[in-house]
Amino acid sequence: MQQPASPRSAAQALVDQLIVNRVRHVFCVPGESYLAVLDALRDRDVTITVCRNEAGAAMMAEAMGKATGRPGVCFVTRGPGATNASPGVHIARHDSTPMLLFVGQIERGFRDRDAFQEMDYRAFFGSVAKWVTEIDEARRVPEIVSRAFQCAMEGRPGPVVVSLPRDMLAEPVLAPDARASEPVETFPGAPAIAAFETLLAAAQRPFLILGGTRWSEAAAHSVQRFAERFELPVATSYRRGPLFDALHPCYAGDLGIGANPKLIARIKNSDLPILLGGRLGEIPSQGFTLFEIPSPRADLIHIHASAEELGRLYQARLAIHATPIAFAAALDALAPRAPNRWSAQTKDANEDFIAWTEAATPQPGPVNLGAITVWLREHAPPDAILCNGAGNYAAWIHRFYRFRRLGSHIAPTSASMGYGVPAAVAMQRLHPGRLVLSVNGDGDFLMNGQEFATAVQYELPIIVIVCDNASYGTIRMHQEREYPGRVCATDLRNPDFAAYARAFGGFGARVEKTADFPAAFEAARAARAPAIIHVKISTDAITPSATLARIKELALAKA
Ligand SMILES: Cc1ncc(C[n+]2csc(CCOP(=O)(O)OP(=O)(O)O)c2C)c(N)n1
Repeated sequence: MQQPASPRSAAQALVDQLIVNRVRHVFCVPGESYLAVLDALRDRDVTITVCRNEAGAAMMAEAMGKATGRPGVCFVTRGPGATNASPGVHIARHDSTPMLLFVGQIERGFRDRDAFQEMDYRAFFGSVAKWVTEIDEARRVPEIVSRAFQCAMEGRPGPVVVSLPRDMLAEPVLAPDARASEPVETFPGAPAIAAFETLLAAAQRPFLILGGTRWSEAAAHSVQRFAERFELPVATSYRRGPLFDALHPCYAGDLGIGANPKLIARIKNSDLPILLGGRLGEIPSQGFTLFEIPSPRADLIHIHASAEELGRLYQARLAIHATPIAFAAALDALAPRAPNRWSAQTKDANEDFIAWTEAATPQPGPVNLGAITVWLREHAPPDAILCNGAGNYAAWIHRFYRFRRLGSHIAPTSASMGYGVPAAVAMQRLHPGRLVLSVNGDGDFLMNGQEFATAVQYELPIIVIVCDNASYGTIRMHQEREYPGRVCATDLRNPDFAAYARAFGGFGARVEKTADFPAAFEAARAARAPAIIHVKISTDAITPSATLARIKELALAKA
């Protein structure tokens, strides 16, 4: 790399290194601790999204990392800015998302004096981030920033936190830019592929489960063609639905909360489950019940981008250290040597999926969230991006929506509330021409609903659906199961969310009957402005398959 002819500030070197790494978006809440970076970002080819809370900014960066596979970038100030950003870092860790959080830091000479907003970031983020570091010497900015990119993307991706002492950022440096960081694609060796083929040729009931990160469109297509050639049933892991086209005849459903019992039974009964890319944590493994830990009875094949994840929970019959991108490329060369003896099972698995998801189940009250989700899946274009956070309202998305394209569902596998609005803002920034939906619970929405102001500021026509059941419904459901009739701290008295939207300068509509949803949605689209559709649902409509009253009744009968 060329030595710059004249010195630049460390902050400028940092921004240059972001640009070398193809960063086009940064999300931030400003702070006096990193003014030099804000100044260096001015007039550069980087789009800044200034947010209302660091939690929103960090979730936006995480969503960007999820959607692009390159680190999403967030800048926050020291102390309270950094602690506010921590939910995004936690999501990135659990969801294996590459992300960089840059934190303005106190001056180096003030350390350990309890200086204004001073914090030890290594201690605070140490158990969550993949790497936490502080840049003490301005000349090391290119080295450390490029290493941060590398670390965030490598193996199992995750968040990296880089603390930037304020005085360091202003220092002049002559150090040249480092090259762009690229994650290593780990390819399966010939013996691993041969063993894979042998196991598959001998199997009676193979089942392919897709999950994790480090995918590409090409990889998803290769896997789809492989599934077609071998007529394999395919499931996706929790919130990884877009890894496989839900309308494909090999699709068998998703392994999330409220998964199809028939799907769970089929996977439990498989003699050759093939886990490609995922880790099968607590949620997709149905509370660690899908396979025995540490030694599954079935011949599990586990393919993962990180050697550390192989053998960590499950001792696979065959463990293959490879990224999904590299493994999918190797699958292109495989073809069945004999007719697939499980093709009828694949057809049955697909029929089970269709039967489970085809028609909305009846619900108490005038609004049926299932029917609304079915309407959305039929009217939203296949490249629409659906973002959500956590809450029982998401059960209808998982059950009835059909994801068809990579990146079309952006939601936290860590089930962090408050994600749906920030994620939608980030996705509309990334894809201005695509329809971006944000589906939220009432509790969920108000955790980061303030970022609706960010959508208004940048004129992003996201459509936010708030499913208002006047309750932290998920927790109420657990209460009724474990402490029937003893409701505590789960009721909510909500604002008028449509009026909230209008107060922020957006479009607002209220839906009190299922039949009113299509018109409200079309009006929101026609408004070409950030919109909120306030959907009133019955508190009793708690899951697609059982009402709250029924859950309570069963719990009381058991007690
Ligand atoms: C940040 C965060 N806080 C708390 C929780 C625990 N939690 C999970 S779901 C839930 C209630 C969600 O309520 P709401 O958004 O209204 O959706 P509903 O379940 O009623 O559909 C809570 C409090 C969480 N997952 N994330």
